[in-house]
Amino acid sequence: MIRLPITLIIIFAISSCLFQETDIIDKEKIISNTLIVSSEDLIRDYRKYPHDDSNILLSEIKLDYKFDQPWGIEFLNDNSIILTEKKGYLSHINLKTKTVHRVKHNIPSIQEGQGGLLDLLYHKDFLYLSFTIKNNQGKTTTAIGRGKFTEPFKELKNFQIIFTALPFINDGKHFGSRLLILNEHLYASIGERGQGSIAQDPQAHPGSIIRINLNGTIPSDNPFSKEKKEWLPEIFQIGVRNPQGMAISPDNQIYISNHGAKGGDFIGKIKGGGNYGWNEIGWGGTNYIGTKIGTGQSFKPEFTTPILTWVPSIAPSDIVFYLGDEFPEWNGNLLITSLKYKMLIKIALKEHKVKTELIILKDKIGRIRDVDINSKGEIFLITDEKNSSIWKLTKTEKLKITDVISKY
Ligand SMILES: [Ca+2]
Repeated sequence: MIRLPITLIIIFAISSCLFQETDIIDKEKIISNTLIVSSEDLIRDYRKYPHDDSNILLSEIKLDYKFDQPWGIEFLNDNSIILTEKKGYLSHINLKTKTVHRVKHNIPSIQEGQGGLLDLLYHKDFLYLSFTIKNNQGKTTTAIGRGKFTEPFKELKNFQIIFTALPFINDGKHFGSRLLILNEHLYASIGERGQGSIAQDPQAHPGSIIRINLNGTIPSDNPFSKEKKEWLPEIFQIGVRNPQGMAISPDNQIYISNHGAKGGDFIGKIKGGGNYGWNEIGWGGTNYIGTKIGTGQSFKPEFTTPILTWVPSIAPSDIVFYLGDEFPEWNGNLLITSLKYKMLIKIALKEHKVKTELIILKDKIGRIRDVDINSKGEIFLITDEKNSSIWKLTKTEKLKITDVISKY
């Protein structure tokens, strides 16, 4: 891709694809065989998206316990989920018996502002968690640790902190954080704690994506070992505000979702040594009081460009690339949860550019915090609510077939 100051030039072979959802081609100007896309055309308005939930069946999983602001879910297998609640509870859920059991642990998380016990990830017998900790001056930060379960998931033992974002900050905002493992490296998204320009400081973790080995040591090929000698060794990319979603694409690239300010929430790929530009640019957004962010430019060529941004903000939380047999036509599509507008959005990408956008769920279950998919391709959601539950999305037709069979 050749990038010019205001314009992205993309060589585009006009295909005969029929887009069944929102087609973005009408936003673009075709000049001979070269498609000129203004950077401003990366900015989307969710209110223009089609909304189609005719294909899906939403069902609540009736458990013997209601959750208080759950933050993350992780499948151990199709019958077994581990779930975090911000206030520090870790639970094991048996989907067969519909029972919830509290897991004993000694994770030193505290709930404060947007912080608490946050994301979790199970990998090779270890449970990795991100959470908020407080120091003896009362300042807080995002930390990551891991432990191992005793059988059968009654207790998390030998818990060790493997990363602490520095510095600790006296603010309750923007802790991030999602966890993801790719090629035996742990990636985590670290929020900028409401401190703005700290995201441009490669000597501070807030406002960055970090990459560490699974035991917390530093990979030898992180940016600091190459062209970014002044960066902290854990930092992989800088210039993000509050990234709360991470996902691996079918071709093994890592995508994040990121909260902008008033407008400017985005989805983008991460890039080692890259800088998304916060708070020198705002990806189409403004400060909450309406003043411009930085010079007021939405994008600048020296910064990594998202694949799309939303104005107004949708408050995106987790993202996941769909893979499964339940909705085979969605394979490879990106699912995005929205807290603010209580939506699940699906976007289809082609060569890492957005092709179609669709709302597949809205205003049914509350502020959607996390999404996960089981091995059958059924989609599971949790909401950032009190007395919350776990919801499942399956295909409507399947229910109809099952109903017919059960009558005979
Ligand atoms: Ca998830």
